[in-house]
Amino acid sequence: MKVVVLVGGVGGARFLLGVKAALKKAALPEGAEITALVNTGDDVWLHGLRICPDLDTCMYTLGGGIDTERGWGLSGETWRVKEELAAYGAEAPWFGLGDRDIATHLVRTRMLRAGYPLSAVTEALSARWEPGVRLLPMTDDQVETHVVVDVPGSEDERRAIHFQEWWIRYHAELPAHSIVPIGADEAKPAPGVLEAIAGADAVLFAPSNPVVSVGTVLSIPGVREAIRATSAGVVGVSPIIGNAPVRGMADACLTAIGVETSAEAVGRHYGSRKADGVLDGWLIAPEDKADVDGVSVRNVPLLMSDVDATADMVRAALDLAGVSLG
Ligand code: FO1
Repeated sequence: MKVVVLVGGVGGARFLLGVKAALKKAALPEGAEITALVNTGDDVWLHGLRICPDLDTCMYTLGGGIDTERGWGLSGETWRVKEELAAYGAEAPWFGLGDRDIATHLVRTRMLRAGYPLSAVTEALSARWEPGVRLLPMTDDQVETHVVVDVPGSEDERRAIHFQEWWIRYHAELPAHSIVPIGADEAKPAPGVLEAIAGADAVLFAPSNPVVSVGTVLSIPGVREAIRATSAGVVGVSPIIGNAPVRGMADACLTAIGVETSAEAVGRHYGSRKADGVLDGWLIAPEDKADVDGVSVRNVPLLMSDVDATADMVRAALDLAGVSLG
C-alpha cells in the first residue's frame, strides 16, 4: 500500500501522524509505505544557516521531538543564541531560532555546502529522528515564497518580503498583494517525487495551507501533471472549517489570491481532475457544505484533536480515494 501526502508545516505534520497510525492499525499484509511531499517554499537563509521549517516540523513531529505547544521547533528548547544574536543587533530578531534547532541547521548547511542535495540532507537528518515516513522535499532547487506588501507608511510603494517575515514578524496582517514562490518555474521535482505520485494507491492533500503549502508543492513543474495522470485516487482534506482556518492564517493567504475562506471555495480552487483540477474527492467538516463540480464531497469530523481522531479522518480520505483499509 503506497500513500503519498502533500504537506506543509504544523497541520501537515499532525495529519501525517494520523496516516501512520491508520496504516499501522490496518496491519496490511503487504505493509504500507508513506511518502510525504513537503513544501520547501518557507525555507530561509538566516545567519548563514539554511532553515527548512516544514521539513523540520514534519521530522520533529513524526520523530517525537516536537514542542507540542508551539507545533514547531523542539521540546525543552532554550533561546540563548537567539538572545546573543539580538544583543549584536543581528538580522531577524523576530525569528524564533532555538539552541537545539540550530544543530539541525548546522548539519544541514554543512551538507548543502558540501554539495549534497536537500533530499539527501533530509534523509541523513531523518536517520536520527526516524519519522517512519519518507520525507521528500518537493524540489532540491531553491524555492522561496515571497509576499508583496505595501511599505508601511507609504501609500503606493510596494516591496517583497520573505514569507517568514510576513508570517512571523507581521502575523500575516500586512495585506498581501501577491504571494510568489520565487524559483518555482525553474525548479525540478526532487528525485522520487514524480515516481511516488505515479506509483501511489492514494494521493492525499493534508489540511495544510492551500496557497503557501499545498499550492507551492503543486507549483513545481511536473507535479500537477503527475497528480492529474496518476491511477491513484486523489483526495484533499479541507483546512477550513466553518469559514475559518483551523490554525495558521490560511485566510490571509486565500484573500491574497482572491479565494473566499470556505471549504467550498478551496475545493473549487483545487478543482476536479475531470476538468483541469487535481481532486477526485474533498473531505469537509460536518457543519460545512461544498458543491464542487466533478469532485465527490464527504462530510466528516476534521478536528485533529488527537491521533485517533486524525486516523479516522485518514481512513475516510483513503476510503474516498478508493482504498479501503478493511
Ligand atoms: N513560527 C512562528 O510563529 N514564530 C517563530 O518564531 C517561528 C520560528 C520557527 C523556527 C524554526 C521552524 O522550523 C519553524 C518556525 N516557525 C515559527 C514556524 C514556521 O514559521 C511555520 O511553521 C511555517 O513556516 C509555516 O507553516
